[in-house]
Amino acid sequence: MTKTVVVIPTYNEIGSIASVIDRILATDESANVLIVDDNSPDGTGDLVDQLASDDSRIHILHRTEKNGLGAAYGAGFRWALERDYDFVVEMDADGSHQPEELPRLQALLADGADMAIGTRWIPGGVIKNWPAYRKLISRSGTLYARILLQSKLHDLTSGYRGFRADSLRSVDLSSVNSQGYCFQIEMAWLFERSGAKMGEFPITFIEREEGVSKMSTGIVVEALAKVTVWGLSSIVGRAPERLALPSAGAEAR
Ligand SMILES: Nc1nc2c(ncn2[C@@H]2O[C@H](COP(=O)(O)OP(=O)(O)O)[C@@H](O)[C@H]2O)c(=O)[nH]1
Ligand SMILES: [Mg+2]
Repeated sequence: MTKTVVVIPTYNEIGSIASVIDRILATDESANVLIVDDNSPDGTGDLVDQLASDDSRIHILHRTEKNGLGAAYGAGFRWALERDYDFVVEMDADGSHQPEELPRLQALLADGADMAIGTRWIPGGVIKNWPAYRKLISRSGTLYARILLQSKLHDLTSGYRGFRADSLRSVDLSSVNSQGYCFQIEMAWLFERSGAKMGEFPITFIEREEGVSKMSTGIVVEALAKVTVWGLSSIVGRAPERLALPSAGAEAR
């Protein structure tokens, strides 16, 4: 039987994390959950410690300081790949991603996708409670990255996605150095340009009701700057190395 671990980075998510974990385990009772907490001042880590002591499917990595989404996922992926999971899934802690949609993601991975992305901007995708400016940043960010990186993907920054563990293992995580949400673009692009089999499925994204967004100007600037540099260097043929994926590396485009 395939085994999934859902990795969730947290910073001050005490109002939503317990219900997200509950909903994941209610959707797939054989799944495990790994929380990667950056020493949240609101006690998110302590709450998850309590939950983990009652349920062996719940795990937590405590980190000492807020270090960005990329670093948290890097640590979570390393933890996951040292263990016996088949699928490694990313999800936000704030309830924006619906745990009930997990089976769609798992089905794409089971069907051979190296990476599957929950996508807002395809038919069937829904966004609830996002102000117009957030939609604009997300849509124009993905459009800019699609053009510069010559990508066919429709939601490069989505944080609801998953990998086959053997494909994720082919990434040298120390070479992936984006700190903020640009990490999502970097991983998607690395897989796509390596000839990986990519899956997309429509999701319902619901803006958080608890806590506050960690989105910042610095995060947007990092993404814009990096996408521009990657795009231009790939045009002159100097983009970073591709992956040697078990399923797709041989016929990389
Ligand atoms: N560990 C950790 N998690 C983070 C950090 N920044 C954001 N997150 C988490 O990443 C997810 C997405 O962040 P969020 O603030 O909801 O971003 P938004 O949905 O774009 O507004 C949430 O689960 C956050 O708690 C960070 O620096 N460290
Ligand atoms: Mg959010």
